[in-house]
Amino acid sequence: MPFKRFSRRQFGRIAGWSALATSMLSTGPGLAQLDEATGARNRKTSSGFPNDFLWGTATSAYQVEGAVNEDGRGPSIWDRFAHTPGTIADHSNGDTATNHYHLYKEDIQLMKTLGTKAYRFSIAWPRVFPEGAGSPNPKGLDFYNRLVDELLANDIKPFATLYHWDLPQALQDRLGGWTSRDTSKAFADYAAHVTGRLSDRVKHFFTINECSRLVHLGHEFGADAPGLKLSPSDVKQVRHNVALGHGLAVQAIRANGQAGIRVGPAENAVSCIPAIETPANIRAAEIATRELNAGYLTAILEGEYTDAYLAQAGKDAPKYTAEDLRIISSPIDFVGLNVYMPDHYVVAADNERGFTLAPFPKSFPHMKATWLRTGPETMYWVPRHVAKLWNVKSIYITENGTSGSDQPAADGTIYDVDRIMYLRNYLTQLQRATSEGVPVLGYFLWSLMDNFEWSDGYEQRFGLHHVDFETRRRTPKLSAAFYRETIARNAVM
Ligand code: PNW
Repeated sequence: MPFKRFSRRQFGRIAGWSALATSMLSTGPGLAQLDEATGARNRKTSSGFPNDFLWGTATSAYQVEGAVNEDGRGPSIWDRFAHTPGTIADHSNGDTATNHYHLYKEDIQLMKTLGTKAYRFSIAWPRVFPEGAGSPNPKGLDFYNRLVDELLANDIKPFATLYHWDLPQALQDRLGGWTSRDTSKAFADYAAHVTGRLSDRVKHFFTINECSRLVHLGHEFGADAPGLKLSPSDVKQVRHNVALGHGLAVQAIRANGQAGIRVGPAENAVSCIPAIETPANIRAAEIATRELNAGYLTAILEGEYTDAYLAQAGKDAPKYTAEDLRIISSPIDFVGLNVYMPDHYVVAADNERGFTLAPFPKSFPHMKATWLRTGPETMYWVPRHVAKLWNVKSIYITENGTSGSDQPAADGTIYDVDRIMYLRNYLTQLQRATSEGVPVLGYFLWSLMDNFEWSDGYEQRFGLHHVDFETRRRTPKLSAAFYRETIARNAVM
């Protein structure tokens, strides 16, 4: 949309508040003015993070563990997918990955050196139920028991994700995976089994990692396991079944976990950023957040699909009952948010939806992965919208990070100053959020170490620690020192 088509008055209307827009363009807003504009409670941006802020790192089972044929583990849809020719950029797979399954003690020492007090890992469903359901593998939780005990011995809190995309292949073959609500029920049974055995020591559980990516990349575009390209109605049914699986798991976790257990989703919400921070654009970005997450997060937090979601879906709307929605919206203790990039910059508009999504110019900057647009303010707006829209009182940033080319310099050090730049800017925005009272309790950096980056194989390295995939040797990058300093000062450097 060419800028010169707008008169100044029209621009003011689009920007939402012409007086503020004008003052921002000329002199920049004073703090008090912006306070009023954003409704901020408290704008201390220089004093660091709250005292009890929880710093951590994150990984997921298939991306780090390896040991795919050990101790009775069954195959997952990611084993099958990665071994299918043409699916993974570098023709690799997670058979050995970083060998975290055997090197976890060493990895926990890396966490300790960073000064992290929390670790988010995922449990491989096919280790626990090799057939997806039925008889549990007697050795299925041994590794996680060892891992959890070692974490606690090192004063690191375990945060377990129950599903990070490694569905037992048997459920895909037998039930059609997430196209069937029987998979949602099997997920709840698995969740019950795990919490019954781990919740004496693990107090925080995430149900499903990133419904949105598993639905779209796995079932619409075929770029992730199980590699399906389903019709629009089937895709919406899959999303509904995943949401139902989340809700059933929340109930199962509460019924089987010990007192004090906490549970929530870990979602990469569709991120909507006000293009210019005016009250009208901020409101428009909130409306967009609610609508563009209507199939999952909004349903979880409101117990309904929005009218606009159902109207837009039309005959492709998912089939569901009122009881399903009650289950999906079972009370949760926190919302986990994976925050990587801006999905949309939003401008208030006089249309039915109340907003326009600005198209991205070709020149918009990105990190090494071309999908990973650099937009630090995403880290401020996503938790803020979630807290404000749904009155959520506890939020964890369950993932944030970037890949880089990570070439060692002549002295052998990986000076990953692009990752440091990214983290510094995103964490500055997170500090802005917490200092204004947005209830973010902790942050899990993705990732502790380089790992199997799904269809990008080992070509996209997201780690604070470099992994040599021949020797499995871990070496801290410069960003590990940056993170250690940030944690030590509890403030962005
Ligand atoms: C997440 N996006 O994926 C996953 O949870 C991790 O397993 C993965 O390794 C990590 O982020 C890095 O990719 C995402 O396009 C992939 O917005 C893409 C997006 C978000 C998250």
